Amino acid sequence: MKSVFCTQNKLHPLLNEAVELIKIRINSLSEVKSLSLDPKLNQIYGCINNEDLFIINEFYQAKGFRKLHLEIAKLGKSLQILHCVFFPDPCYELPIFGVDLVISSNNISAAIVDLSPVGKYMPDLINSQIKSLSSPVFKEVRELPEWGYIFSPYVCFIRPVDLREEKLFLKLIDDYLSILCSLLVFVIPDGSDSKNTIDRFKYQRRYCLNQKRNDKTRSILTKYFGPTWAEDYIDQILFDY
Ligand code: BLA
Repeated sequence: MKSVFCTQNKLHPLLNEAVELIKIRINSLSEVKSLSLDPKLNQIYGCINNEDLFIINEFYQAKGFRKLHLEIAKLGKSLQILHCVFFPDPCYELPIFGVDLVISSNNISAAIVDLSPVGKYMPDLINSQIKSLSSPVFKEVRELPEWGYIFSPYVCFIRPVDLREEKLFLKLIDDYLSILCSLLVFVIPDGSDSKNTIDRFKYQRRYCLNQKRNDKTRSILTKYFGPTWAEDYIDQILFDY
């Protein structure tokens, strides 16, 4: 699998390490293949007020997933973002994996990771696996926004205070991905018009609609790319359903 992330060495080490471990997990999935979206979206460059901007996107499909999206954005001198979502194929009973890392002026301002439910409850198997993790304690836990009810009770939303916490957060990303991969081994897909599939689709849509309410994402993209571009990007690339 060829990668377009070649500018990594200019990024914050936490972003590089997160990209590396997520890519190892993507490569381990069955039937993984690149998803061909508009090639213009793979590398987006700009320059505003002498500030360099880039967004690098990778999209894949794999057994059990309709879309795997890994994105790195460097917006201006000070802002670096890693955004990653594994959107399941609704025929499969799999949670949505999501991670967002926001680095501002070399400080990590937000680190969030979750396996989000696609039904009223998380399946028992996932609950028991997450509970069996040695759940790290972070010093600065952040409050979720109002739309954050889409996340599971196991969502981790923090501001890491030191290198130790950064490593613990990376381990949590990997642990959540490891649980997700282990589910794939024995999940049996439902038919595309079965009630379970339709219900899971509705929860995925609800996840996307609420993620679109994140005005912090919208205002950053609007600042650099304008309102129409930002809206289209959020709708069609970040949280399409
Ligand atoms: C917060 N997201 C943010 C913030 C910025 C972005 C600037 C504010 C950081 C802070 O409060 O410290 C920006 N995030 C982006 C941009 C992209 C992005 C520009 O992904 C993409 C180009 N957001 C997600 C996913 C999750 C998520 C997958 O995309 C969760 C799994 C969560 N981001 C999330 C949450 C906040 C956030 C919950 C805090 C929002 C708030 O406090 O209101």
